[in-house]
Amino acid sequence: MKVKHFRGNNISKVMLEVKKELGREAVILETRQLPGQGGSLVEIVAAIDYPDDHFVPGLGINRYSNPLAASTISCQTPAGQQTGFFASAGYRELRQEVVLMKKMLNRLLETTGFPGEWAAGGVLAELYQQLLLKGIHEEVCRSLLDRVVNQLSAEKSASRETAIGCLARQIIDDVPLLKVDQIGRLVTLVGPTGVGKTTTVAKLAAFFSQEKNEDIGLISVDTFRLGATAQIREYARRLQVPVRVVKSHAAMEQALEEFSSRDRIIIDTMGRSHHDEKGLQALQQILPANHEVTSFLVVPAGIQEDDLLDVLVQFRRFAYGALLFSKLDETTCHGILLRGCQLARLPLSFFATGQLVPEDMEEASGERVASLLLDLS
Ligand SMILES: Nc1nc2c(ncn2[C@@H]2O[C@H](COP(=O)(O)OP(=O)(O)OP(=O)(O)O)[C@@H](O)[C@H]2O)c(=O)[nH]1
Ligand SMILES: [Mg+2]
Repeated sequence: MKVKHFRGNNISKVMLEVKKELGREAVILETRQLPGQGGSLVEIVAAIDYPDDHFVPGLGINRYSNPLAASTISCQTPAGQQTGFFASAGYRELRQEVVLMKKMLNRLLETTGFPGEWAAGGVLAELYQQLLLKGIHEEVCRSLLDRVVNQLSAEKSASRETAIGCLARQIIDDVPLLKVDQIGRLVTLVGPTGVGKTTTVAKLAAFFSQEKNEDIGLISVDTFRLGATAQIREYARRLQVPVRVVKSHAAMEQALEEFSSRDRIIIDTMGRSHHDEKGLQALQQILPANHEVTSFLVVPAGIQEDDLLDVLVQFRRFAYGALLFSKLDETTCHGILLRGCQLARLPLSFFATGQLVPEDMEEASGERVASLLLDLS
């Protein structure tokens, strides 16, 4: 790793110098104001983590700018010699970046005042890093590990298994759940576009009819997207459950009346961007009023925290009572599962884990969240 100190009176100019000399890949390790000279002297400590022979000043790592270009498929020869992608410069660069990130995280740990054991790179520090990399908010990581420290004696916490077991219990305790018997007779799925609402409606219909032996009725207010009606009708045909497509509040009330003898009615809604105020209002006007509805807010597990916050606010009008995370299979950062219920102050209901109907859905559980976050299998 090449580390360099840059100084100047103006932070923008110093940054330009950093970029000029170390390239765009430079990582800023530290920025500080130096005393003297009227207090305006700034120092930036920047680093770049490539061997000198790969480094072209001003261009960063441009010699190997496409990590995959040098290879086709990864493989290892019988003698254990690495070939393909694993032997390529791109792979070495990726590894170096990971090493650099670990170093920076350790540095962060040292400066954020953790107990000595954490900073010393023990098992708790490792778990802390793992949780951070899974996308868990820093404060949540700290709070979880503080509880682990409190529960374990210093001697016990040295054992990786004990610490992981204890951490898993803290995660499980922190995951609120909506049990199946708490779900009302009327179920509505709302959420942004393309998050998997219709697919999950079909999975839920299969779950309640096949596993709970219930008579199901489906209602779709998804008349907006081309082909949407065909999609729900096809699922209904395959699952052999009746479906009504409605365009108005009156039609919704009529469909509810028609399904009055059904054990459960599941309502699919048209996807609306959380920025589409008019669309959200239109949907709200069609949905049942004066009925007891359990509304699930469907969000993909890969959603960023800021976007989730927006969605939570904009969909609040639908009085959702639980979160339903979809597309768990499309991300490896599952921190949002834990963070989501904390931000929403609501329980988790189901997880959708793939495109297959009905099999790719499961009831949410704290154990599953812990297992995803701690890579337990
Ligand atoms: N990988 C993965 N794909 C999913 C999952 N759930 C749904 N999908 C896919 O996501 C795409 C959109 O699914 P839909 O069910 O149509 O989503 P929607 O929310 O109803 O979409 P709109 O009605 O247009 O808002 C489809 O290709 C689904 O097969 C899941 O859990 N994992
Ligand atoms: Mg849909």
